[in-house]
Amino acid sequence: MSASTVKKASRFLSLVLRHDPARAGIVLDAAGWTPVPDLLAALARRGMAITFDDLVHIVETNDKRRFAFNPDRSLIRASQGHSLPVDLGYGDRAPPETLYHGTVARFLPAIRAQGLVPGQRHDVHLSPDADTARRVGARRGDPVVLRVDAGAMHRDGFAFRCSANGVWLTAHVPATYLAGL
Ligand code: HQG
Repeated sequence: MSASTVKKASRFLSLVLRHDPARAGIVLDAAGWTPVPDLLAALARRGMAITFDDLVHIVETNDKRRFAFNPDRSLIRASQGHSLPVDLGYGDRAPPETLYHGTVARFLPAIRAQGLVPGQRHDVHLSPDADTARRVGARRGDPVVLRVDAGAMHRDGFAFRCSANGVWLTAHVPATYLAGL
């Protein structure tokens, strides 16, 4: 499998497993899972025929470990980042005292007014370290890294979850818990 096939297939997986399964003619269950054979058939229909072993390679080497199999590898899903209503089943967990969010300067006035809101995705995505947050912000321009007082939020009753690939998720971060604005 060429590097460009891996890249194309990964992008297709992000699209159909997070946002638009109908485009590939696949169906996600309530927890976001789809049968692996269905996904392989959908890839083949789109001119991206890969083997099961290729798919394992993509899942295991994806830069952000975006996708996960169930234990017997009959099902696959995205670990976070959905715009579709799925219940990923991550339980509430106490976050580290500080989490980080990477963004860009043009969003800061709105963030000061509203705090962090999820946009198209289900949750606000927070990073466990500043370097990761910087990379997230850099997707949109010169990155600005905000510090989130996650410990205080949690003590104040805000729920946090952590995805299988280590992204912290929460519904909303009021501006009072943000530093670096
Ligand atoms: C911003 C990628 C205006 C927020 C990344 C962000 C991550 C506001 C954008 C994951 C705002 C939402 C998530 C407010 C937040 N007013 N703008 N009140 N509150 N924003 O893509 O965190 O490649 O939905 O700062 O690496 O950038 O998809 O979230 O810039 O892990 O796997 O609104 O997505 O991973 O953008 O990125 P996104 P994000 P994947």
